[in-house]
Amino acid sequence: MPSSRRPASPSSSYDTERDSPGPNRKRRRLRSNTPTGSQSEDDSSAEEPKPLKVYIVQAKLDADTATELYNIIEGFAFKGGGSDERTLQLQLCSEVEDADVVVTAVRMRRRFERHVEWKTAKQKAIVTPNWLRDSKKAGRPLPCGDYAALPELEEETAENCPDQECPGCDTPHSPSRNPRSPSTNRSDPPFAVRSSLGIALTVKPTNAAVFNNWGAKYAVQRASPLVCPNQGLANELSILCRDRELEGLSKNALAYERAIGIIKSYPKVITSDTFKSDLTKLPSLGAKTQTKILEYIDQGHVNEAQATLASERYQSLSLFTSIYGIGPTKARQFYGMGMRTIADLERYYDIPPSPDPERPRPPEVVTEVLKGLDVVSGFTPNGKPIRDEGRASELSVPVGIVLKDELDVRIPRAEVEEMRDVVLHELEELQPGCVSTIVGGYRRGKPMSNDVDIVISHSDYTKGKDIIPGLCKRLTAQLYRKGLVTHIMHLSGFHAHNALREEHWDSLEKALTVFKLPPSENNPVRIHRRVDLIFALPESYWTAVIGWSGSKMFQRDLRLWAKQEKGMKFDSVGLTRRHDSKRFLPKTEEEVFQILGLPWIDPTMRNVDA
Ligand code: DCP
Ligand code: MG
Repeated sequence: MPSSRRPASPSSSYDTERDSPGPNRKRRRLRSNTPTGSQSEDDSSAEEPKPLKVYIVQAKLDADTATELYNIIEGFAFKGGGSDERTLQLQLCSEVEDADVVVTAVRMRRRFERHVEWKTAKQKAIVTPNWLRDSKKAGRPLPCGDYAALPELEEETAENCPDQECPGCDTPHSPSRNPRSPSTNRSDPPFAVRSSLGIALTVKPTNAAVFNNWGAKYAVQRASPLVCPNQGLANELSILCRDRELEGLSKNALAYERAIGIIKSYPKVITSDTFKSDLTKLPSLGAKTQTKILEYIDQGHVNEAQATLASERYQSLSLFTSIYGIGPTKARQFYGMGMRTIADLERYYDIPPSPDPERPRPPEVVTEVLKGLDVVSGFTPNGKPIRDEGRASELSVPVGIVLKDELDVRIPRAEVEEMRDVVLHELEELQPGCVSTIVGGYRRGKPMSNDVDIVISHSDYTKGKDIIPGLCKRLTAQLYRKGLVTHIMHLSGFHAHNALREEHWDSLEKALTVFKLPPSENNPVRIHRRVDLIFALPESYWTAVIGWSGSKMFQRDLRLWAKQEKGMKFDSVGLTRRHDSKRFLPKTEEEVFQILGLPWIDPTMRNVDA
């Protein structure tokens, strides 16, 4: 999201300071964004029924249970309006921060923290699935304290449980603990973002009508939440999709990706009835996929997906491709050579194994091993990295192997923001007046990201044309000098092509890096993270933001829609009419949608991939 170029506290990504509840303000469940995206207008609606917002942690839930829980939520879905007087009204959240109640089958703190940040968990009621089942039976939300999923959070769960007797009324003991959540602030849209001047820019919610477009041909016409009511099915199909990708069967993979896209936007739980009435009519769902969906309806899993998951080949290929620098082709080669595990790769590349084979290397050992493997050995005074071109690509795989354990740890939103702040602080020193947006999964609302993607430009439309070129290299060199960037996988003008990202290879200047935050009092040991910095001229800023916000399938369908339906070419660099090469210069993200004749879809509804 466009964000302040000045370092800011994580909470400042949302413009909540003005009217965020103070410590004495009582907790109330304000009417917030409904699943259809309509928003709270005023406080006078306090007496009307309010939905209780529920987030489901998918981990450890088998497909049957996940479907059962989504079914309960669907059965008690908040419809909006004052006429609905049911006591139990639920709303599924795609972002944990928006939730009142988090339902999970995970009972151990360490495991839970892989999915929800502890800081966030302490602000919620964290309950077992039985809370949902029993509340359904009772027809009203039951006290959460009796269903606390984590012993460490029993007290918080009881205290953060939304008021059961009088939904929407103030509860004296619990001030809002979630000032960042847009839903606690009626003046905030789901996304409040900042310009370089610190002015809140808003991203409006997806139009309600778009939620009925699930049958539309292109993903860019539909609303696709991060977590959908048929997430279990989408996950099963994504195993098959991944398998086809790993095997180099890109056409088959694409067919699965399209099917997943449809499922992501379908708003009801898929049962035999809804399958027959709705899904069989969609031409894009092939016969094979339909059989798999029926299998899932029948037994809660897809046989082939489970068999694939258990197969040695799939496991090894998945493992190998999770290493930066190894794509499916190389992974298959390694498999063909008899390699199965990371230890096999370490032997092949002559990398010293972890001192304890049962555990990942500790950070200090990682640093030590990496010393011998660095891709970039330094920078010239002009900021040009010094490296041996011939050895660079060979070397990146061992670096990826050593970094794998750390890069596998997903990044919570607060840390994404912290990294953005550090990068922008350095950028400000180098070049004042830049604007930026954290894009990628973070912008689509993912609670945890695999990497950090930031699109950067300049606020001065005219001067920006001269300022932006070369800035990527200068910033990367500065970050490298200061030890913030530890490795550079790609730097524009230095590597012409990146085999891993062929499809998304635009001509924007970019640095794909490994980054390490400096230690702080609370976090004395930092681990390596992946950071992509993308620089766009001001005229390309909004197309770059859209292109890099993803998801991958949303982006792909955007290009397809532009080409097939509008005779245009869309990519991260810009928007051009094909027949006369007329270039459009959108000044906002919404304008890009307008030019393309598309309904506005906010980033949290662009989660077309599973
Ligand atoms: N992208 C794309 N096509 C690709 C790869 C990426 O269009 N083949 C775009 C869409 C992605 C964005 O770039 O959303 C960022 O790519 P990431 O690989 O960082 O993916 P995400 O940020 O979506 O998820 P995460 O980083 O959490 O895995
Ligand atoms: Mg990303």
